[in-house]
Amino acid sequence: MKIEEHYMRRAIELARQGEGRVNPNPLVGCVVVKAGQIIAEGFHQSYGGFHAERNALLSCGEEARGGDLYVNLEPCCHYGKTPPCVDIILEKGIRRVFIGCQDPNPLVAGKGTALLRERGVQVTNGVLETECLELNEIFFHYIKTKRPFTAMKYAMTLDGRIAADSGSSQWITGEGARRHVHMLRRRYSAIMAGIGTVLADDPMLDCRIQEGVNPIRILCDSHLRLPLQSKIVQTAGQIPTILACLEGNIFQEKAEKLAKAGIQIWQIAPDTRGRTERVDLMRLWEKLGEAEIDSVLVEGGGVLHGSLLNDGLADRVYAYIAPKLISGETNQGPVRGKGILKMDQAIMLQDSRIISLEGDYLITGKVTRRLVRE
Ligand code: AOF
Ligand code: ZN
Repeated sequence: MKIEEHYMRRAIELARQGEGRVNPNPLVGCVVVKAGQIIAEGFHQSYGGFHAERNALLSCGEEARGGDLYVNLEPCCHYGKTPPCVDIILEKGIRRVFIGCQDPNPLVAGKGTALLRERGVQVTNGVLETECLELNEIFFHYIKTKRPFTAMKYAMTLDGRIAADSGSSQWITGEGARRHVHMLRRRYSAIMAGIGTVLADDPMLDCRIQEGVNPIRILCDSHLRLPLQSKIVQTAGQIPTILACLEGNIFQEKAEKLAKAGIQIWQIAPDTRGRTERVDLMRLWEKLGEAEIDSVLVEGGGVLHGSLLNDGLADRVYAYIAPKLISGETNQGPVRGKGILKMDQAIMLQDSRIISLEGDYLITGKVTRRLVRE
């Protein structure tokens, strides 16, 4: 491995420590190296807080002069909530800067690099670029589209089922895979489920790992069917929860009770392009973006996943697969929706990979185009 890749890997590792705490800002880590030794490290720790470069360099004195700095995102050159990172890099006399990928923020985009070069700093771009782009796929998507980056997550058997004939789905995968889900939940600003899943499983939709941060919970419940005694309602005072229902809903009394329990009720217009009895997901996604929710992990069920895929809103898939067979005539798959007529219309996931999780498998990949049915 090249030495600059070694230090960039460390910067990425540091950046990940900000997961769940910096959205909608990017995950950024920084390493300062002098004479083959790491002399300082830092990462972006909280939204509105110092950037990674400043956190690393603030602990350095004269020893940083002539040193190298590694950072997974181009250093900023604008006054935002904090002063420009380029300023402190110059102030501390850094000689070479290694960058993972460019910052797409129009306030920065290439200008940070140009400024450093103008002032005599040697800049190398694109170190572990693919890894750095994937690390911040949420940030890149949100800053471009102003809509949340959307991942669909499901667990299924090897024969493509998500529940047994009785409807029971606990548990398809083992503990290793379920722990992995909680790590995923930390990375996303919000977790979403459809009302069918909530009625079937009564889930908490929280993040149960050490130092976990609970994402906002969002329920798609067009007709306000959420039971008042569900775990979600019972815990709405502690974990922010949004319920998206059809606008002009007649269940005023129920809405008031839910609001009293701490649930935010969002009334959304009906879908005029698809099924008119459900909320317009595109409109909901725009509203979530306006609320600075940069990412949503959608945990089913199959109807909601199908609608997201059909509406072109799904960006990544996390499929947890248990090597089990359960068979059956009626139990459904994890993604429903409109479907295709011929195999060549299928969506191929890009950059897909498989991760082994204590006997189960995770396949994840990017959805890069819409499903078009002729
Ligand atoms: C960096 N290093 O660690 C981060 C950067 O609102 P502010 O002031 O925190 O600025 C946020 C913008 O700064 C964000 O949109 C992105 O362009 C950049 N984030 N840049 O050099 C960092 N977090
Ligand atoms: Zn900065």
